[in-house]
Amino acid sequence: MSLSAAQIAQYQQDGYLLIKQALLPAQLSALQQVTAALIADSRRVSENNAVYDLDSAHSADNPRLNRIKTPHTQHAVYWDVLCSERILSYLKPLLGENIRLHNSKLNTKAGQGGAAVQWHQDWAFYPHTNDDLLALGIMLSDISEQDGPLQVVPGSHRRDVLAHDHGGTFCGAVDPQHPEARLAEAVTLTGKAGDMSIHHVRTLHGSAPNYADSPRLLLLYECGAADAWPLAGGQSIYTGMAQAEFWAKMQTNLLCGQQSLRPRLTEVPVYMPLPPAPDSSSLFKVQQSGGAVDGF
Ligand SMILES: O=C(O)CCC(=O)C(=O)O
Repeated sequence: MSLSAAQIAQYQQDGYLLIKQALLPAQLSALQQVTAALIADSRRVSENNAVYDLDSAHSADNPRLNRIKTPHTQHAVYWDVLCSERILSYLKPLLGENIRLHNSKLNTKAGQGGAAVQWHQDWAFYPHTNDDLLALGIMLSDISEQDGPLQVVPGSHRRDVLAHDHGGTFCGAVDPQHPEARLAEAVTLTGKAGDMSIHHVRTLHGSAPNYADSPRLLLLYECGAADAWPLAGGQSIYTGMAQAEFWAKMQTNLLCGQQSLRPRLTEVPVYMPLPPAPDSSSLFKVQQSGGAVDGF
């Protein structure tokens, strides 16, 4: 499997792709099993921690999660799938031979009201020296209109980065009324478990609450060309690290090829995510505490 020339051209034009049955069946079922076990384990947890971002209605009887944090550090299967030939065959045509993971997350939007993700560009959270970065979104459950699927605005990755602030503070979301947001043009990415979306780091996207009964499981891997270096001051997994830790993490997160000590600088629009929202501990907290305007 790899991407066709038409898929590569569509990604460049529209800033997203939807690939049917992107995984091997064994990869999908391994991911689903481990994910079900992690969700079951959250019954023992009553406060956000290094693994879980809990929905406000979470309880031991009724586990409700916004997110499993950095799944690639919670179980080897998430890392192994990402580094598999199958997944690299989708990444390499878009990012080249040298690729680093920026971050991973498993957004397990709980059934019956699991939170919306307000409209944003990932680039606003973690600007880099060039914008050869993207997010893979692997569906671990069937995702219909009811489940709060990812929505993307085609072509938005080729326009400017929009302000993501509320009253001068970073809130991790755009003003949905901003004329350049063009939300009326949004496309909804529904699919079956095993389907995968890819969106460019500058593509404007978001998702409505989950109105279905079961959780909506979307496994996101944010990856970039190894010569895209994070800009200090962005909301980054590297923030606050000592240099040795920063370097070790960069090494650990290399998926294939070589590390680059010569960042590639291109003419990219950058808007630093500062001053920070009162709570920067996750995208959900940034949007809630920063006063993001509801676009759904
Ligand atoms: O889970 C979703 O629907 C979108 C997630 C997202 O955009 C993010 O976590 O940056």
